[in-house]
Amino acid sequence: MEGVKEQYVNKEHEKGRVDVTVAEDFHDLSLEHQPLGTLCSPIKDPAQWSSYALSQEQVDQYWRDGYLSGIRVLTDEQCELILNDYQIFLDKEKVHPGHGLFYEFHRNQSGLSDNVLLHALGQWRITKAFHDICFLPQISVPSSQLIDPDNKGGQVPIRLWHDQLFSKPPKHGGVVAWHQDYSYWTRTKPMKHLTIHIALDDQTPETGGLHFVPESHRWSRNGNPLPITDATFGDMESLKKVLTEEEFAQFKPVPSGLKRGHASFHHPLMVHGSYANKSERPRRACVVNYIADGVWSDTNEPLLNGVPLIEKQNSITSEATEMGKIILSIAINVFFLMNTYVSGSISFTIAPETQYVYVNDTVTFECATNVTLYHLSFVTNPSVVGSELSSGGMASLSLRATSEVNGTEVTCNAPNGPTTEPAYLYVQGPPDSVSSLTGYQLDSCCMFIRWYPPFTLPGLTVQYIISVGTDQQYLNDSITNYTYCPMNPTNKQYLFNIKTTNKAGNGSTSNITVGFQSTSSSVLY
Ligand SMILES: O=C(O)CCC(=O)C(=O)O
Repeated sequence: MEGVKEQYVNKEHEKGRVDVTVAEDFHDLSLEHQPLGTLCSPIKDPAQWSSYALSQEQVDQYWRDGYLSGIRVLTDEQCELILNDYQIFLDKEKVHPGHGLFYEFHRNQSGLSDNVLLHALGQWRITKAFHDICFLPQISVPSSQLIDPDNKGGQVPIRLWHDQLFSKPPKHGGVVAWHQDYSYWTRTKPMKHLTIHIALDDQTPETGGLHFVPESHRWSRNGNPLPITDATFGDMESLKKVLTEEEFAQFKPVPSGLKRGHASFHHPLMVHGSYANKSERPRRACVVNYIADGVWSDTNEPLLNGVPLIEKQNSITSEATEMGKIILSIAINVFFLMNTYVSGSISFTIAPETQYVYVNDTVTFECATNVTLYHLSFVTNPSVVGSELSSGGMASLSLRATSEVNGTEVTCNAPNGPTTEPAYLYVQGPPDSVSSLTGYQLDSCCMFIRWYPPFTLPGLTVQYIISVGTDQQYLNDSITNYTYCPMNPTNKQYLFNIKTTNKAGNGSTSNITVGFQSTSSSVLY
């Protein structure tokens, strides 16, 4: 084929590593983080996404059985488009110019001629139809509801982990041995993964259709998956060797019953597999595997063949590559990027940015985003108890200000998604005393005192209560001096008390004595 420099060689011993050089002018579609319009166009209004959402009953069914089957995701025309591209990969005589972009390509995973299974990873980089499958709201929206055990039914941002092809030719199509997907993915943590298996031909037990073992998503070894018992996928029953008696007794596979254009969604610990295809028909399927945003690399090896290293403990994001930009990326954030494309940018704000309040005031922070699917929540640091309300891309947090929450940072989060800049809460207690209090006799009738106000938070006020003998005067904070003219002036020392006060309570009192003489000479203290 034009532009291809080497013929395809499948080195079985190298785990299906692909040795074809990619044609120089071939565009790697993993650089495109929005649908290309072949199967779907970017959604104009994020509110439309909810029309693809699963019902609560379907979400509950998934968590009860470990899978959900029979969801229509492609029309017949879309299946045809995809199968046109699929055919090129199945043709032994041809090599697609983008073939070298597959992360893995096993023309026959088992290596046995009577048990043929084509298995590949990475077709989303090569053809537009396969690329767009990863962005189909018919699969991405339900996935965002099912992927996170900490947010069942809530819609969390998801990223593409990788995609796969599973194709069984007629008559001698191979088995896929019972396995749990997460056994192959322990290099990524935590386990917030999801598999969507899309049938491109009707699947029956005779054609080697997918089967599930209901409720096996609860089978783990201290939170870890069961071990891989056969990497060639060829030894159908090998997993049974590692099952407990109880698991063995529960091992009752059921067919997924998938029709062409329909998908199943299964849990990363769901035991599944498929028998041989002895029928006269091909059985072709494609698979999308998502991770929840925030899943990180637990290895210092590249996560997939040929992609830049994401160092251990770094989140798997399209930007988390050595190259510093989105290049040969394995990760897309479907929700995030679709919305970016639609509306220019995601707006995500918290208000007010800073609040200055008195002790015991009730304070409310509000945050909002234009991505109405996000279920927002607040994080306070240090942690403060408050009451939160959240719905449709909006949330509010009300809390009672105490002196302990002074300087608290308040951020709003979309779970596993963006976080706002922090807002801050500052709390004013009763004021300090005034400073630099001075006073003197002004003339033969009056005395004068002045002071500097105590520190108080911006926008808050302090009042002064001034008492001289039995006279009392309230002054607001714009005034920092006071002239006192006694009704019956006598020659003596006058004691001025000045107490600070605000909404949080009374502060401390300062005092000064001013000597008074009814002659015009004055004394300054
Ligand atoms: O195609 C098959 O039978 C197996 C597919 C599979 O393992 C999966 O969808 O995760």
